[in-house]
Amino acid sequence: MTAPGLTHFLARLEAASNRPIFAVDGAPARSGADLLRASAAVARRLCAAGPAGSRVVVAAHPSFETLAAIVGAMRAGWIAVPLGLRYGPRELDPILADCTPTAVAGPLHPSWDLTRAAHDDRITRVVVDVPVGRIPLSDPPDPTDPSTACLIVYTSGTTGRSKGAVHTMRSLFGAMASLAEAWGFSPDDIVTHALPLHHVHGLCIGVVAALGAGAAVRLAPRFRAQDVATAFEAGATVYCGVPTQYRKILDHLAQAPASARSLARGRLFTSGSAALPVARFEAFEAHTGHRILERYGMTETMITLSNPLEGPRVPGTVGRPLPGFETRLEPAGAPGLPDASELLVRGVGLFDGYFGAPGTTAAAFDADGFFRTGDLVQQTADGTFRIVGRCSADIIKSGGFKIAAREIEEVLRMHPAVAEVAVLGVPDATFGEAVAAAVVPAGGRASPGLADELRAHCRRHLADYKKPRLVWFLDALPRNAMGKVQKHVLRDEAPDLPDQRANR
Ligand code: MCA
Ligand code: AMP
Repeated sequence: MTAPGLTHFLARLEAASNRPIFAVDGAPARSGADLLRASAAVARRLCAAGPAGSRVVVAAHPSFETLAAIVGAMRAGWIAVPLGLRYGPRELDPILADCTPTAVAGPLHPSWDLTRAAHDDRITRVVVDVPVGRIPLSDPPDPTDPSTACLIVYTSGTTGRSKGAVHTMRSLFGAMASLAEAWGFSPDDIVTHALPLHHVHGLCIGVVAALGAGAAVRLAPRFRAQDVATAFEAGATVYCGVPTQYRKILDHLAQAPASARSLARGRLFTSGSAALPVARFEAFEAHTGHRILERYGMTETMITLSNPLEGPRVPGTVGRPLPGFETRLEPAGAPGLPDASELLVRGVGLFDGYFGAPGTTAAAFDADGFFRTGDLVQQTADGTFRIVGRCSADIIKSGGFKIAAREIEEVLRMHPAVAEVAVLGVPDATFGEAVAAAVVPAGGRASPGLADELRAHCRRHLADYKKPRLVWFLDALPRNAMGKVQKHVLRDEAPDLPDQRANR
């Protein structure tokens, strides 16, 4: 068998030529041959539009066209840049300015018309279709060099600017093969999920790892807890989810207990992108008999730690390094977490660097090539890891989305009623963390309705999930002797969220 890479991936598609391997609820299922034909056509169009290494942006609609565009880009030696559908021009413009695309493939992003790039006639529009005829396997010739860059995934950084993590054929396909093997993905599996296709979780695990192992993929165009049970009723075997989705599935099971029988048919339920509360793990097991397999990863590293498929899955932990990865711990001296260390990782899934940012890239690694995750961990005697926090209070994880506090602070500062502001994450029962904004109002007084007005202001300028759930007013922000805002003090003093339930 060939080593994991694009060639191996395409061979898997060829082996599934006549099998429906990719379906989005509500659209016809597509075969391996469909994906080979559509991606080859995209590749030919891209080769005519520019040289290898060019970037093509792809709006991450949950669709076959999105997948065909991304695979087509890889076959052309181009770099695919999937873009989240919730983003508006304020988020898209810097990404487009950063990755300087030569083409846009597939259906356009909902906010495309509002971006500056929409007016750039040097950007070629590439249609995605499924031509009839023979299955093109190496036309154009597929890139085989494992160090070829193939994917840029944008992720939030503490500076507020999104950073483009560049993945290569090796880091993408190598890490996904390691994961698929660890989780026993096989042609007998139907992997289902409702995750967006512009992040590693939904795209790389939920599609690339699955198809690369010969499994079929069934995507839900949007998350609805009741649809998960329906998917398992229809034969799905594996679910990839974030903890917020498990919370919503459990809420659904409370209303419709019979759905638990459908879920019980599954082979494997996995969770990641944020911490899965122990109580949620236990409740899911009580309902379905399944012990959720929790794992840990990052956009920059792919999936590095995982509980085992066989053997004890310990709630509240993320297991041990997957084959191909190694870890290193550095003392972190985090306030309130004296025993925690920063986790550093090295191995097959590590990205090649942040696009166009060698300085930022260099600062992210130690001298031995270990990537600094910024996550605080504890390790038990048997080597199992527990994620206990983050080095920076300027990154918020809400429902599995990474959010830069700085980006929201900048938007709030644009509002004339805001004199000073600090944005932080506060514990939330459903989303893990909720975005909260501590505001010093201009003129010292907050007018009635200002909190709602500030939320609406953020909603106008940013993706919906970034708007603060909590806005509260203070006379001054707590600062240390250096003048830095003390977000840990704000977190301790924050009022309760409007609709906070017991943390489950
Ligand atoms: C939706 N809302 C949210 C979030 N999502 N609020 C805060 N945080 C969120 N994450 C709000 C909307 O703004 C809206 O508010 C209301 O919830 C309903 O929106 P809707 O879209 O219907 O919600 P949903 O479909 O139920 O979305 C919940 C979700 C979504 C499915 C959990 O957040 C999601 O897709 N999360 C996955 C993130 C992910 O894939 N992360 C991977 C990156 P209003 O009604 O007020 O307007 S991490 C990664 O890739 C690494 C490698 C890893 O480890 O996995
Ligand atoms: P992203 O940069 O969006 O890929 O998100 C990666 C971050 O998600 C990691 O740095 C962690 O903070 C968080 N994360 C991923 N999986 C887990 C997990 N199982 N438990 C806790 N945090 C997680």
